[in-house]
Amino acid sequence: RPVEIVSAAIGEGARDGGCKYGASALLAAGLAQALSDSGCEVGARTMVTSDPLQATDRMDTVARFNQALAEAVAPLALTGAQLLVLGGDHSCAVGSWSGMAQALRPHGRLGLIWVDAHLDAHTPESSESNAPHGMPLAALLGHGSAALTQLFGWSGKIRPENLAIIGARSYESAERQLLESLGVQVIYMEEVARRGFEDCFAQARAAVTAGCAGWGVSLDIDGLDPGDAPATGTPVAHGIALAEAMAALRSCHGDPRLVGLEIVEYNPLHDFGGQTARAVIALAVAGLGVPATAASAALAARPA
Ligand code: DIR
Ligand code: MN
Ligand code: MN
Ligand code: MN
Repeated sequence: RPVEIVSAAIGEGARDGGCKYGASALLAAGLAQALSDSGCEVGARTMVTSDPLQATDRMDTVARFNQALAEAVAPLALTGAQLLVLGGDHSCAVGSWSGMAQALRPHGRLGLIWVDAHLDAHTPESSESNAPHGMPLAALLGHGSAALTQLFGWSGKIRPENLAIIGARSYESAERQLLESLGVQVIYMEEVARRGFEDCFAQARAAVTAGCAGWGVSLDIDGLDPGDAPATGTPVAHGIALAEAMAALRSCHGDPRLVGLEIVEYNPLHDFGGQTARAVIALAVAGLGVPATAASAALAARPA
């Protein structure tokens, strides 16, 4: 299956908008080449850019962008390719996963694993910062501004039972309450630290994919430990180790139901020396590449 790269060039949803340039910086740093070097067929590249000059305010900028992103993603997902969406701030998840949910809709539901230091489940009413990148999960669940929940004319793109959040360690009580009232599974960072990320990811994957036509991963790089990925708008200490995240993503290799991987909140304006770009490229290759380690892992898994 080819991998289609979609650049989601938006930063207006976050306080520090530098992540608008994240996708283009990652491509300039050789992300597509790294994927093809790892044996994967890289298809066409698509870029969707936010345009505040066309909008009335920040929320309108985000809504218009996500409508365009969803309309770009849905037909790509219908081709059967795997999608790699490069943010951008995390508000782009509304367009990415609405597009994928729309494409899958005739076949069934979409499962989603959300890796993040935050819960991103605010509505405009509950948010203190008013930052749209703190709202995409609520919108995908059908809560918040209609401009975000009603893309393609229907709401509830993700059902609560088909969603799991991993790595949360910085959030407000209103978003936790919304998720608890809906019954969304949240694996907080203290549990990840205790059990290891791979184990938590495997559990989440089993839960969210049950009965789904397809599933995906939305990875906010602030979910990682800032020591491994410092170039992000809102780093939070004591996060997921890069090596553990890579190992978990590698376990998805060859899954025919994996429709997409989204990696967001990379901010190249803070990436002195390119450490975080290399981390993001490694994650993309781990999730979508055809790793040389696939063969050795299969051998290692074989009883002696
Ligand atoms: C906070 C921070 N919960 C807010 N959210 C962030 O502004 O809503 N999300 N940084 O990624
Ligand atoms: Mn975050
Ligand atoms: Mn964010
Ligand atoms: Mn996020």
